[in-house]
Amino acid sequence: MTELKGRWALVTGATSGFGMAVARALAAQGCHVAITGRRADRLQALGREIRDRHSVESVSLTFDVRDPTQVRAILGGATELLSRLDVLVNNAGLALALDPIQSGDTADWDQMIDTNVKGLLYVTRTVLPGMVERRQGHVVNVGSIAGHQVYGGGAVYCATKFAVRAISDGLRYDVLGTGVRVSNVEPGLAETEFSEVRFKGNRARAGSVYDGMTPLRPEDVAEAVVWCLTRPPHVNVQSVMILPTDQASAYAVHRRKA
Ligand code: NDP
Ligand code: 8X3
Repeated sequence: MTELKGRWALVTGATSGFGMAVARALAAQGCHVAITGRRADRLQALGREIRDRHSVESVSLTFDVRDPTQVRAILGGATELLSRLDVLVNNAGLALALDPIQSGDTADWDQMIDTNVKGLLYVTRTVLPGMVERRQGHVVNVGSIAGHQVYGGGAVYCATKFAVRAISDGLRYDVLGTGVRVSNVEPGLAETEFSEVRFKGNRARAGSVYDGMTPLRPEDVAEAVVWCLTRPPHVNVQSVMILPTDQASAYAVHRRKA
């Protein structure tokens, strides 16, 4: 078993959903957490809660993962933190719209690719050298069932999650022999702010995604992340796909009639 107590973890996208649940779950294990996102007020509130409830340290870093200058200055500038990090959870991400390519909005595509793929890479590039140097660390990337199965209107989002899977697989080759572990946690339908973001604030449409079925809770995904992180050092969980019982694939969801 790998102990998380007293270690330091960085969780991107901790202002909501999975990232917030992962930060709380890590803190509950006695792990110190650095939490990131663009919404500073939420980071501050979560940091306070974590410190008060779990007596661990917490650092908030507010930056946009899409902006390499911000990542370099704010995360790269946190040298003391970088020298201690044992865990990186690359979770920040989003889907925008469900449009076919022929009518898709290129700004949506840019934002998904820049956040889910390039942002993940920028953060990893900043954190990983220290882990490799210390010959210890664990990178958990949040992929998706959308990294295995493509659905209509989701081509670009799914492409970003296929990319996350490819990056996790490639990274495992790159760090082979260094002791650094890489896991891809791949959830199915989960109720967070994800659908509200995807449908740009349309709560009714967002809610209908989960009509008649029981989605995953953020805590279910956080437990999977903690499980990967706490395996013994010689065990690398390459991937965990975690779906609701009401979901068999990206295409098959059981919905109870109202
Ligand atoms: P939420 O919308 O609840 O959370 C997304 C998080 O990402 C927020 O904390 C947000 O912070 C952060 N984020 C988004 N864009 C940026 C950015 N440019 N810079 C920094 N942070 C950013 O969604 P989830 O918790 O559901 O999503 C987390 C991850 O899980 C994503 O990668 C998503 O693709 C993936 N996923 C989600 C599933 C689901 O059904 N919910 C299923 C499978 C995977 P802020 O806005 O403050 O910047
Ligand atoms: C999010 C799950 O099915 O909406 O990655 O693509 S899905």
